[in-house]
Amino acid sequence: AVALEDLKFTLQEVLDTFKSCLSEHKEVFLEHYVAGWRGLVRFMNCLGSVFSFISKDAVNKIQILVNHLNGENGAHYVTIQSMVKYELDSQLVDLTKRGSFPESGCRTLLRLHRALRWLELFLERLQTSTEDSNTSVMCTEAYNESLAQHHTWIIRKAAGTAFWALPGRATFFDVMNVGSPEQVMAVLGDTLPLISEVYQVTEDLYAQNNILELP
Ligand code: 1Q0
Repeated sequence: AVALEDLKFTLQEVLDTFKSCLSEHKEVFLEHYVAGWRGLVRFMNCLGSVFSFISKDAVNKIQILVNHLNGENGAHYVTIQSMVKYELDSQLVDLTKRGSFPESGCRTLLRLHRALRWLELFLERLQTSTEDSNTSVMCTEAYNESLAQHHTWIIRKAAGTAFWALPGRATFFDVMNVGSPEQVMAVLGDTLPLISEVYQVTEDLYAQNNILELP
């Protein structure tokens, strides 16, 4: 039997996964990056079924990356840096329009990378929020400043609608399962800089390789 504890999400765990993403040379380990997203998806699933269209897409993208990792060229996918180099050198990426490589690691990870910016902005807001702050508003603002710019009108509409179903701040904190609101704040304070760093390292890498707009 599966212990209830195993099913429970703890924010701490997920955030720890992001901590282990960065090597000392500031490379990002794909395995841990993907594990971080898995945890976030589990969290999202605790929030209700209105989010399932979002989690389906996230799970799909996570799976594409895992398949690369476990595939015969897996050794090239150990870090995001090696993945980018390998796929670009071997011309495995559609650079200007969708074509032969709809599941390239580069374009797939870029979608999650953009979502990580949303997470960063959302957690920043959560960290500076007060008891009467509205999670739907925080989520919408973070989305409009980040992911929304990459989404079609239909997706923006659907996302916007789902955000109104977000639970309030107190429930949110409960589901995170790390203790009192003060403890949640402490965990956020520890982890936000790490998420920001992973985001920035990836952003710089993609910028240097001119692949921030992959179709
Ligand atoms: C809790 C609420 C979660 C809100 C998540 C915001 C993201 C909204 C995204 C809505 C669109 C999803 C539907 C599909 C979109 C795709 O078209 C798009 C582009 O891909 P493609 O292949 O068509 O070019 N896909 C994406 O942009 C990827 C979206 C991935 C979203 C992953 C969200 C994972 C969320 C985790 C919830 C974390 C809650 C954190 C709370 C604090 C705990 C640490």
